[in-house]
Amino acid sequence: MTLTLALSLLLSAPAAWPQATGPFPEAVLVSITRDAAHGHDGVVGDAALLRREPGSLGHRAWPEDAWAALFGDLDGDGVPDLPDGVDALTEVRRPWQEQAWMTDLWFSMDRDAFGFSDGDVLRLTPAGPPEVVHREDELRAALGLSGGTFDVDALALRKDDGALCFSLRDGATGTVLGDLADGDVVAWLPDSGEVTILAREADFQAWVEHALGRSPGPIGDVKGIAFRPADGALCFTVQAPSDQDATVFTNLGGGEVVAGLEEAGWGFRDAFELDALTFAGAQEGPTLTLTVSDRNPAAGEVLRVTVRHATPGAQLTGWMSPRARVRRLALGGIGWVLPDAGAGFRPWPFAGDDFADEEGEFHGSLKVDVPGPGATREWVLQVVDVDGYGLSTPVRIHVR
Ligand SMILES: [Ca+2]
Ligand SMILES: [Ca+2]
Ligand SMILES: [Ca+2]
Ligand SMILES: [Ca+2]
Repeated sequence: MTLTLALSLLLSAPAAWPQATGPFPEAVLVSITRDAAHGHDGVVGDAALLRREPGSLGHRAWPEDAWAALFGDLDGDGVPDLPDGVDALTEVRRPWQEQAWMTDLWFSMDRDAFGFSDGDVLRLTPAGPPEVVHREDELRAALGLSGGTFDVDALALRKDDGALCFSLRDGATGTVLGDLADGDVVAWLPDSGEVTILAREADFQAWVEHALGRSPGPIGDVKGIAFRPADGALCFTVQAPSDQDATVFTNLGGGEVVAGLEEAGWGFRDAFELDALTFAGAQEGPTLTLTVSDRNPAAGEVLRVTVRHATPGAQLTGWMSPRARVRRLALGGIGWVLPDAGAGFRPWPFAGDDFADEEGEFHGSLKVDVPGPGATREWVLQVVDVDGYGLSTPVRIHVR
């Protein structure tokens, strides 16, 4: 199938593509605390997002390369950048949206980077680069704090009143709510400035003990919070014990494990721990991902290209464009990036076979062109699975 035909199918007949109208359960999106080897997704980084439908295996749905495709080069060193870790995440989609797109996610980073603070609440813009939704200083001021560290490590937007609920990586003393533990969660109404305690660390401790039917020792910290869209239940993850630090709990019924989201089932081979949690809506099947071996290749270099979660045996077609932006198209997945029509695009010839294997994977290579005089050195790459789930997550390369 030609690229033009694949594109016109995608853009003209979205109804022909898998829709999230079936009996698919609401999935969660999470991040992990440090890079870890996954059973079928390679090494997953601490900024990557994983998706999991309750009862299914988790998979990487938003690789670090996809972040970099939208961030662009923020520090001017020529290499497309990505968040310096993601430690908090909340979806802010409207009620009519079955799925959260990438621009509907607010997040916080592990560390200060690119002029942003680890306590800032950030989001991607449709054209890519991140922007601040709420500055760390606003959150500090709401709590009456001026100095000290202030790293937001859990976020959840409560949609009925617009309260931004958050937790800190380290406790804080002398706030307008008194001393805060790292496992306390505060609800902040940005319009009025009102802050209240949503739940204390002791509440989370009791919910975990009730859920497990035993006392597992101190939970340490609350690392992720989310309100389940279907019923508003508070869902959360905790730092300890280590055999439960990737389990999703809820406060329902005095404390329960969310069925199908136990720690076993994420699919990791290495030890890992969740540090960000939100809901992402429903879709059929996993998200097609594209990753490359180098985002800053030399002209003439051969890039290794990996596509995962394609339809087994599907034909794959790639495109590259100097510019791209996030489009709200109901094509499944958590964010579609499409080439900017004004910037033009061209087919991206795979070297060798261009069919996914029976696992839905493709491992190929791409020779990076030497740019001509005045030619762009920035390219956004994407792959179309013409038999299945549409478009892959994007990659941006900057040719040296
Ligand atoms: Ca993380
Ligand atoms: Ca850079
Ligand atoms: Ca943070
Ligand atoms: Ca915390």
